[in-house]
Amino acid sequence: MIEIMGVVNVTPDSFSDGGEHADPDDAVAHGLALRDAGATILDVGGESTRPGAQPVGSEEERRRVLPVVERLAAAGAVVSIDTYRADVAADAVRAGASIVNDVSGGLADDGMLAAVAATEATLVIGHWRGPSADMYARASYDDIVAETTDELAARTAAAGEAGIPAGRLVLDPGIGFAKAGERNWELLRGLERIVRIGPPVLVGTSRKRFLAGAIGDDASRDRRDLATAVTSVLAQQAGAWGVRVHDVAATRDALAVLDAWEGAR
Ligand code: PMM
Repeated sequence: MIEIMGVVNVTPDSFSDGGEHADPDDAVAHGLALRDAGATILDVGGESTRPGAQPVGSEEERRRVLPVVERLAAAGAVVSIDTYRADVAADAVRAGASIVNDVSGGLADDGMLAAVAATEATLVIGHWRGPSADMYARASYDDIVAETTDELAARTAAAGEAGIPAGRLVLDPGIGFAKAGERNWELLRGLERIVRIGPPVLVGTSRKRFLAGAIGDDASRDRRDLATAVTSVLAQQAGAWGVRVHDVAATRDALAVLDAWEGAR
């Protein structure tokens, strides 16, 4: 089974679970519950990347995430820090995170690649074209699979030049980031091309708006979680290394079904 990265948002405004875990005790308890449910990585984030979201300052982001990272790491969890800020990433690694998950792939903060290179942490490079506030203005592609693949390959090279060995990189197509509706399906359909770049590939479809295009605009969160679990199965079949999800139990069950299907002789 592939890696299941469980989302631990410590934010009052994230689009899908905003406010539920803004208190550090709640966030830690939620993270441990996700681990019990089968998450192999816990992804702690302190700033919403929802379209149109306002950035928080680095101090506030640190205040939100560092205690949660520290306690989850102390509990033995593999922790990733979801941030595009180099200083937050460096502090989170010191607090016990072993993965830096940067949805901007180092583009939002030009200190990020060097900051990660100076640690032993793995860097998740997300495909990104600009801040949430105006990312849809950049969502124009002739060939979304080719352009995303080329841009991720360029960031992979930049990370290598900054001193991060290939073995410490993970690529992510950045579903929903500067990609409108239906085009996300096209990109997922071409996932194998991104897998062929080389580094392991992480996919984050969880609860995202484009899912509603397939199952209905009024789809409840539970229905989006079911749709997410299906995309987890398809991502594993396309060669993904991991999936980033809110509802860990649903994805774990879906992946277990796939394992049983594939394991039967
Ligand atoms: N999506 C969100 C946040 N962080 N990180 C990675 N690597 N990939 C993603 O697709 C991704 C991410 C969207 O926000 P959420 O935390 O509310 O799901």
